Amino acid sequence: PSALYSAAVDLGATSGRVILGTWSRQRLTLAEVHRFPNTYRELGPHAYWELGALWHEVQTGLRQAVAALPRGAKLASVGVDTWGCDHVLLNDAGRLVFPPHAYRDARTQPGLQRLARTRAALERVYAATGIPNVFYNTSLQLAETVASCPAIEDLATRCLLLSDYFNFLLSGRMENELSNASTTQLLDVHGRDWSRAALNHFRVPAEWFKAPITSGTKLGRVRSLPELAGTQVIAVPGHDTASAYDAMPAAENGGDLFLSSGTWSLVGFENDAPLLGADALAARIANERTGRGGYRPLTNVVGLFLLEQTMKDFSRRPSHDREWAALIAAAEKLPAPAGLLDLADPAFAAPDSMKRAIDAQLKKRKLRAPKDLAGYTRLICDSIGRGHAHAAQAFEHMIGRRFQRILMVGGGSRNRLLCQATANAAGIPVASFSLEGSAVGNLASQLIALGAVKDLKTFRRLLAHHLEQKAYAPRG
Ligand code: LFR
Repeated sequence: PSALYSAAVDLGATSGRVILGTWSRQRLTLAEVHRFPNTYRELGPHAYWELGALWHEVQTGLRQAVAALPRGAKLASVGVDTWGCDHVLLNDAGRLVFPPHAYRDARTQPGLQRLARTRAALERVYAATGIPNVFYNTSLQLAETVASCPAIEDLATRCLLLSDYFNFLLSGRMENELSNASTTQLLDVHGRDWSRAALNHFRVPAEWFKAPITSGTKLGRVRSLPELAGTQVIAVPGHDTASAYDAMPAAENGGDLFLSSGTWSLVGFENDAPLLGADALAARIANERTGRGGYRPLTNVVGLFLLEQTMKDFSRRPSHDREWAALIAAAEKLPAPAGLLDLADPAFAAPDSMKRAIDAQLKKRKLRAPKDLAGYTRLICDSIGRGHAHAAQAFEHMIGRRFQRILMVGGGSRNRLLCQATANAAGIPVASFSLEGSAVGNLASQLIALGAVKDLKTFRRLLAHHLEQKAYAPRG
């Protein structure tokens, strides 16, 4: 009777999962009940998500979560987090009125370059939203949608981020949640509402958005799945990165830098105020928000997408833990690469072949391409490690203090080579936790909303108690 059961739906751009969380004796245990690959599909020159397929997997996972409950137990709640920026346009009846594009669609390139060239506009948008000019921004996507399909202004009445949309499919309520709203480059960096200046700049109709809700808001009971009839839908930090940051077993002295390492490497920390101005803009700092409204300035470094994609060019890619360990061990034994990759290369955004994109950059810089997959693994991990270090140094420079530790969660936290490369390049010890960060943060918000845990500080303290950590001291 004392155990509480909640489900986390955590959707990433390359894979999704449904995790059943059990809260008992002040301790959270996780059971992954469903995991599935996710990918966008190309239709002509554009890239789209298959939301029907994703929704099917979400439903399958939630049924599995219910099936995994002990006899007589009930699923108290469910929460959804997804990758940021991508969204749907709906009418009042909840019908999709525009196909859901994937953020790697090249359609934002002209808008991206236009804004990059107009210094005054770039500074104005950054001062208003605290979000730098990046190809995946919702702002650029919506600007392109409105420009290429002007009739959309008559058809669409609402814009929901994908986490909001899955909340709607589950509960029937259309809300915009704060953390994911902050990824759009359309939210006011100083308040909790949408930025008129940014909406006007991108010509996005203000009516498409409602004042954002904060995490912990109860959206009502699940309406769409009879098996979950009594289950509450709770708004969690809808942005996967915000949920992952909530799961950081951070020290209360603020000395920890956070690194959520997956497809992207999100390097950042929590702060009372946003970091703005010329230095912040130059360092491409995104002042995204926590589900409660706080700031989590971060830099988005190209992450393990580089390695995931490069592996597609090799027919023999590791399929289980032992093969992974062998690949990492082989990569570790190699001499340090003569030069590292420039991660800002736009050719890495969505190449047909990542290996060819890497080789082309190396060739341009008169560097030799690695011989085999181990060589690429070494080059990529060392390069990402240096990217992490650069981000850390930019933050330290701006806030005028050193970080004591780098806390690392996500898929990359199990990659020894990447953890060590990060510690070495940053000169800061890394503490890695093999933790499904986003799912854990998602569950934390639900437990707090249900009254089982007092607040996030308490949750983090209880979590840190049971977590296994691996420490990497800087070397070399
Ligand atoms: C990570 C993430 C990043 C965001 C990128 C695109 O999954 O949410 O935070 O910048 O995906 O949305």
